[in-house]
Amino acid sequence: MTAVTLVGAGPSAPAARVPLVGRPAVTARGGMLAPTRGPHGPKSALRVVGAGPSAPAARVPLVGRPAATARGGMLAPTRGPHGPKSALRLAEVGPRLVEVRCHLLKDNDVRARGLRARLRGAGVRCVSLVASPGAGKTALLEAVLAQCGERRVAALVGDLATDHDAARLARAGPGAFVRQINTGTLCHLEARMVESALEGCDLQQLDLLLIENVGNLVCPAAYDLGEDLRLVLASVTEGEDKPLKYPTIFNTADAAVITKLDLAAAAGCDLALLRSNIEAVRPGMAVYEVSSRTGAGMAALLQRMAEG
Ligand SMILES: Nc1nc2c(ncn2[C@@H]2O[C@H](COP(=O)(O)OP(=O)(O)OP(=O)(O)O)[C@@H](O)[C@H]2O)c(=O)[nH]1
Ligand SMILES: [Mg+2]
Repeated sequence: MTAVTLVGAGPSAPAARVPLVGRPAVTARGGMLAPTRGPHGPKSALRVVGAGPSAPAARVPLVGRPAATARGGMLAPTRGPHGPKSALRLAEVGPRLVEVRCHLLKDNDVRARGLRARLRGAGVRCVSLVASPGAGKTALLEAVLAQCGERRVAALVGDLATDHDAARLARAGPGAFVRQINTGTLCHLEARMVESALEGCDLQQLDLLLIENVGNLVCPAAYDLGEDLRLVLASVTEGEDKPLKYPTIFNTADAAVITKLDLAAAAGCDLALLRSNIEAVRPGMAVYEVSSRTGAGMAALLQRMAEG
């Protein structure tokens, strides 16, 4: 059994060991959310301290109710990712620990729901990208911005540090409203960050909002950003098994995009296998194959981004 130590409840807080227990839950998009156990940022409230036969016996079961998401689905009690403000008070260990976690997710869902309504009310279509670091998210958005023509576009991009990606996007779309979101230690974007980044942006003047999430195949899955369409990218250089290893991120997306198509042969990528692995974890999900470098496949993807 895996044991975890709760930390971060204050300098003098004692450690408490709890077993990880949880059930997968069905998401609004029809996929399954598995109980996750990380990764955790530097200030994560949960830290694995032992596993296997010699691990200390667990005393407090970590069980709780699934929470409803903004999209109407259910989220299992997850244990990661945790942000800088996710310290859980030890006084609340036990069932109440899960209550706190549910509350955090609910707050994001409420915000995301409001954001989605605001964007739709203003006629703004919102598309977000999730993928591993270096999968080609920014390159794809650069290609989209370059082809947006008369469309009025905003682009928000999340990274732990630097404004490199925002600089690239601003160059690709000189007229676009572009903002970098630096998350510090946080491995995903949240709806409140999108709200803040949009301050000063007149939504009535926008047609399309693009959001690049932090490069991560785990954490962004749990956070609704108010988008209409979530694309999960898998590059040909990452290995065909990524959908099998990280099913949740595929289950919480609306469509998949295989990127860096021009490198497929050089990388020895078996495209049919990658496609079938996506199909295995998310039957019926649309899969687009693109190269931001050559422009191959971009027309079909742009059409999907425009339509939903
Ligand atoms: N050949 C080729 N290279 C690509 C393509 N798309 C992205 N790249 C390269 O892959 C590297 C990573 O691309 P990015 O767009 O920065 O990836 P990212 O997902 O935004 O990375 P992070 O924001 O750091 O998570 C860069 O060197 C890109 O030039 C593509 O379609 N073909
Ligand atoms: Mg990027």
